[in-house]
Amino acid sequence: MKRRHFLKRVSISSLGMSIVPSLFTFAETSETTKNNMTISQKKKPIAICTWAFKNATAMAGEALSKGAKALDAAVIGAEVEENNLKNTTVGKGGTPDREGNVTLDACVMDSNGDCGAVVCVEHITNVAALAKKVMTETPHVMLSGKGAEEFGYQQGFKKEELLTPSSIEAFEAWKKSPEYKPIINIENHDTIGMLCMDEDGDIAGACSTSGLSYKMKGRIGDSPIIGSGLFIDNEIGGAAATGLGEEVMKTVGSFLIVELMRNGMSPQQACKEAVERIVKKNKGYKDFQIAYIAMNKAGEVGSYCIHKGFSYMTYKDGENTETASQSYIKD
Ligand code: SD4
Repeated sequence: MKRRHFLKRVSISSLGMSIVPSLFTFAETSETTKNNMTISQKKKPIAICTWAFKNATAMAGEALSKGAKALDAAVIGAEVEENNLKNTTVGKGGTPDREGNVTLDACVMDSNGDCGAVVCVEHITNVAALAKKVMTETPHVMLSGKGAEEFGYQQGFKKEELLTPSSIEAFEAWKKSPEYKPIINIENHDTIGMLCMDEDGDIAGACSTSGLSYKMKGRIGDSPIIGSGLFIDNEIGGAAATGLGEEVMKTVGSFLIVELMRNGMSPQQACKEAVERIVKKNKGYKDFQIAYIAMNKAGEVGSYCIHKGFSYMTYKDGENTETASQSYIKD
């Protein structure tokens, strides 16, 4: 039942007459009347995502334009990259850990503050959708490893081989001189973080990754951690992260950005401040990449990263554009 109708019904059946007028005033604010016609005030949908994943924002934006809710659109966008075998850090085709197993992490957060996450999941490609199932079908927020995988099969997710011929080949090459280094702006930093605003002006998001390439077995980064890889507060806005997860987790980066926006910063200023805190905390050491994207309730977006080379996609007014992010290090 629509909230407006619910409020009308409640007011008539059980509430005192004295408060009825104010309830009507509140309930009708989402619609205006012009020439005796009711016109709903629909917002223009917006979808943004980390990196130049243009098909992700295009698909999410198209879904939003057809009336999809923000969370459903964010999951649709994440799925584009999870299914993209050329993306070696998300979903199927993602780079394995140093033992050769692909383990995926994801989370989602809805506009009502509900969230779900899965960590270290093998054999299931669409882990953002699985995280959404954790949110909607269980009393929990996070499931890990085998438990998450078994829950996925119960929910109808297919068991799949996530290694591909090219990821096996790359792994075999890596094993010849196995060394782990969080390298800047190469394919070990291609997590998808998506933020969507739907026609009702509600904001939700999703984040999905295979984590750092050739990570230690069992290592989890920021991406599935609510507040680190993703955070939404529908009164304020949302933020998402990509890059070296350990540094994002230590500063609870996405939550920080939303709080900075609550205190008056624009999305751009908030992303910049969050990056600068990481650089400061590391006493100026910045030989790794961190990048944030953010959106506020007014539909303004922003981004900031440590090193040049990060860009993000924005779908707005039917246009899908790539923007090079401003960076802490300018060259
Ligand atoms: C992680 N933040 O697991 C992720 C890695 C990443 O593109 O962003 N990859 O730390």
